[in-house]
Amino acid sequence: MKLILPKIYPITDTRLTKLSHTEQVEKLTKGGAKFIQLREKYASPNDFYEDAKVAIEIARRNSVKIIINDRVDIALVLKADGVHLGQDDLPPAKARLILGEKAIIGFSTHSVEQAIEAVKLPIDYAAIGPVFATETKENPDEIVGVEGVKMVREAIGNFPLVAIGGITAENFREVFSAGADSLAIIKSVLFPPAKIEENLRSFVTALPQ
Ligand code: TZP
Ligand code: MG
Repeated sequence: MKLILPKIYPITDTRLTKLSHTEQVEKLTKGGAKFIQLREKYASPNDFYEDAKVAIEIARRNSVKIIINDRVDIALVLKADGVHLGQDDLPPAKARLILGEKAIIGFSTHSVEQAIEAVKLPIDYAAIGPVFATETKENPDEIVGVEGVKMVREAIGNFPLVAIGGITAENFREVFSAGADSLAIIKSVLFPPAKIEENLRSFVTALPQ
């Protein structure tokens, strides 16, 4: 069944916010998020597991879906709603074997060619990016621009598409116009951390759901 993505898809970042995933999920939930990715690039698997466990409990109480970045094992053991995988992670088909039919599997792409290959895989959404320059990801791929989002949309028909990278309150409208279904955002939602709810609410209220 085709996944209906909420228009805004916040991703957690503990370095940027100095907040745990749990604290970020609490704030994002209050701000109106319905679909959140937990992305942890530095903590030990054990620390991430413990934090994600509580974050998922809170999310579940609020009917918020949680997608785990990279870690199929942690998604499985915590019964998360799904995983988000990159080009160098476990192949989506293997994640599907492990997590089963109901799991949401997202897959990052960085070009039209990769997006065309992605939609042949057992995934629920493809992500394309970085759309704009980003400070949040280490060693980001080349910027695809709004034009890249448009080209991917034309190439993949109505397959669910998330755009990511450098998306802000100033530029998000043009990313939707280019054909994205959903915008995955880190910095302009999470920073400054004291304004997470406010930042998110301003996106959510600006968007027709
Ligand atoms: N993948 C491509 S760009 C990016 C990731 C994880 C970082 C997005 O963060 P921001 O702060 O919204 O640019
Ligand atoms: Mg990854």
